[in-house]
Amino acid sequence: MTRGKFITLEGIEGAGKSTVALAIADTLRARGLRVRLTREPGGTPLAERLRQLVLERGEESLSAEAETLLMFAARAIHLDNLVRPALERGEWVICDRFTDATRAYQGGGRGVDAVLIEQLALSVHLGLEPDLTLLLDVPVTIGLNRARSRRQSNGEVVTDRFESETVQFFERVSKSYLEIARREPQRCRVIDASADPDTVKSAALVALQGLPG
Ligand code: Z5A
Repeated sequence: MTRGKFITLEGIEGAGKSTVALAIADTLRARGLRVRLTREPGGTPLAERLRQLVLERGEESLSAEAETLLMFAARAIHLDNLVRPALERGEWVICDRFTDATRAYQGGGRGVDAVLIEQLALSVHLGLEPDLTLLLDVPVTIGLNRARSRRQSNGEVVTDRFESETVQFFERVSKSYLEIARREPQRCRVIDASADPDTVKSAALVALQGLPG
């Protein structure tokens, strides 16, 4: 059986990853492919419990290193229980965020040592890398405004540990994402996500056509 493709979506908050992920999944399913749409941190019941722990604003402090370890713990569970089995069954896995998010948020945003992040990635990925990463690039103010409007329309009043971060934090994250894309042009496609949703979805589908194999 041919292994399925592993596609990851990245970008700052409000870039439109979930919107594009759904559109890609619908298009691939319409072509007769079997698709798993998933997310990080989370994706399986146990990893979703870790997601809740890492996103909620609790009373105890959570260091950037502890946050990084929790992201990789959730990732290891997700890869073992969902991603690898699905790929081995020939399914396409569309994942809303993966290790580039750790590189950008914990590395770029919080200053965690890149060597530590790459060591953890090596141990947890066990050789698995995305076939394609779509980086939805949007100016920070646009992304944050979209996310804020969505929260307001959903009636959400509590922000999580990332949503309450500063504009400067998201600028560092965004810069770090672009550096990853520059370093790995074979794997990463940068998409202008400031355009309207249909234009962004079309650009993502064009990027998919260039996928090898
Ligand atoms: N995190 C981390 O730090 N380290 C890690 O390793 C991982 C994650 C894996 C949760 O992620 C947090 O975890 C995240 C980083 C951290 N925190 N932050 N920031 P998440 O992916 O679940 O949360 P999110 O980034 O906050 O998701 P989001 O706000 O839902 O963003 P999105 O999925 O990119 O956007 P969307 O839901 O598709 O769209 C947002 C709104 O904009 C919505 O109302 C849409 O209808 C609208 N939208 C979408 N596209 C457009 C366009 N093109 N034009 C206009 N409006 C649009």
